[in-house]
Amino acid sequence: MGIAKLEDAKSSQSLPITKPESRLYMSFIHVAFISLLIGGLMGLLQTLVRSGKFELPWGIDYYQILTVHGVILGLVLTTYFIIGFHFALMGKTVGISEKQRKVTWLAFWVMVVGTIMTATTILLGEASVLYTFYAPLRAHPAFYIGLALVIIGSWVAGFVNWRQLYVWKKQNPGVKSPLAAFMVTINTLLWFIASLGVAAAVLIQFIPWSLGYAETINVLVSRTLFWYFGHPLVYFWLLPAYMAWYLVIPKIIGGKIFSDSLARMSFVLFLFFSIPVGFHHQLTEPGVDPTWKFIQVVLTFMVVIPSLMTAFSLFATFEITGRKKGYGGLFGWFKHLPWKDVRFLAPFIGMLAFIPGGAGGIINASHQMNAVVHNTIWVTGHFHLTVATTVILTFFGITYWLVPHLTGRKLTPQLNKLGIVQAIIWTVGMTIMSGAMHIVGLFGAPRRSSYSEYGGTEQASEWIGYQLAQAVGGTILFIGILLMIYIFVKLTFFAPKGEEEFPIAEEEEDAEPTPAFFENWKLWIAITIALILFAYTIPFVDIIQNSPPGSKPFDFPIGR
Ligand code: HAS
Repeated sequence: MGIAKLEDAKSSQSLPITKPESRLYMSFIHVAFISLLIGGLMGLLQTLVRSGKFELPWGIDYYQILTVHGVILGLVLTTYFIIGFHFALMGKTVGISEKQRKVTWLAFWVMVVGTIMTATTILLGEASVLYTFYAPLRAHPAFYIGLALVIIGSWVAGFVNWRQLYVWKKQNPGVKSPLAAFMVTINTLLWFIASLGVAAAVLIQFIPWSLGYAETINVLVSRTLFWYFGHPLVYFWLLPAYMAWYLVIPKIIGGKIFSDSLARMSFVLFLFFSIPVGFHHQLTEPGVDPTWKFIQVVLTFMVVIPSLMTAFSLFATFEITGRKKGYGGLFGWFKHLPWKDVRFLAPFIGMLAFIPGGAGGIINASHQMNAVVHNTIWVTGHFHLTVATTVILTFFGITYWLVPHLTGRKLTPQLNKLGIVQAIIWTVGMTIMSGAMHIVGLFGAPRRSSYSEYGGTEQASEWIGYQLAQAVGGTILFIGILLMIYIFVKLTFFAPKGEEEFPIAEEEEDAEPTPAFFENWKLWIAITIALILFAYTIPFVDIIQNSPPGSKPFDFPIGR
């Protein structure tokens, strides 16, 4: 393949999206927004309970609402929104056949059945095991079977995406795949390879154990398989936001994509380095050889590089666009960004939040500093900046144009204004809540703990101000959620009919052509597998060979 250059594929980048397609993509997005409402309410309740000023009514358990919150926002909202967005990008750039659409509906319904099974067990109080479902906490078998169905459904959706690109490439030999389709393919590959780990844990360990076929479970193996999946999971959330930053934001600000090759390279690096790093979630766990922890910490620092490349590329896009429009001075380009356009503002705040969010991640990954923050509410602060601000505000930014595009309506100036208010409310609420979490986490306040467990302690009285601040932040955020749901309903059913643009930018005219080796999927997959085998084979064999006896289950509901 060498460094041959590929022909451009601009002409294929803007296919019309038909009504049946829109219905399909919107179905995924509907589930995402229903999840936002339910999950957000649970978040509000959590912060109120942790403030010590509120008790849950009707004997509802804190860990039950915590599980609903984590599963429904971390796993359901994200996965459905991302799959809907992936399909919209693929439909727009490479197209979808009727058969592919039908298979995608099948994927959707398999996921929905799985989601309902899992949700039912949690709501019945039979699965208060949190979104990480660490053994030896044991849930009802239907919880795990439901999760397995969600994963299988998502795989089918990913296979359809691969097929879409494959068919397009057959029809367009020698032409560079559209950047959007390339990015979606990387993210679905990342998801597939990563979720093999959690699927193995669920199918081989959790389901037989929860059905009573196995008496004990190997806890460290299950946690290792979970985190093999759990860290790339966060990049599965992040990469669709990056798709919007690379593809959509330049168009909205009236610019071009800074470099197609750089964008592709950063996505390829995410595929390589997001998986072989799961041990950085297990740095305090005995039973994992410190040498391998160190190696995975080094690999974690490698996965920071594509984010820094992205930051560089975004600055370049902003500055070049501003200067081309004639805005001089050191910061002229900055002042003239479209601040009043919510399609830009919401994702931009997401970018800003990722500066402290990413710095926090680097602190977490630094082995010794991890000892200070691990299992404290600092970590909760970290992921509310990353996934609940950077990613979610970008998803909201996408919603403002994607939903009206699919429903044949318009983002009116009033809705745009409401969106700006929403983004500001979110920023204020999250700054207060996540800021308080970071600070009190450094004082040692634990994460995932009900007030009833630490409320009477001496330290708790030192934390109380910060816990109250979290409740204030959480309440503001919930108002933000209600506003977002209102905007979503308006854009879906009531906004005036019209046409809303599907903004995908083109590359700079004088950009270097993209080298052909980017289409060498076998090479990317081979390197990914080699890195995973390198980082996991020896420590995993070691974990299995030196395992202590398996653990007996710890069932819910339990008397706390
Ligand atoms: Fe993390 C724990 C390390 C990123 C999510 N993380 C979590 C958990 C979640 C999560 C959910 O090493 C908790 C899991 C649990 O329940 O236990 N994280 C990292 C590192 C990164 C990182 C090194 N995390 C994320 C992202 C997430 C996420 C992204 C969700 C989407 N994380 C950890 C570690 C733990 C952890 C440990 C375990 C802690 C423990 O002990 O339990 C890196 O990927 C971060 C790199 C990012 C950057 C920032 C680049 C900035 C950009 C914005 C540019 C801005 C612009 C704006 C252009 C280096 C791209 C322009 C501005 C102008 C002014 C014009």
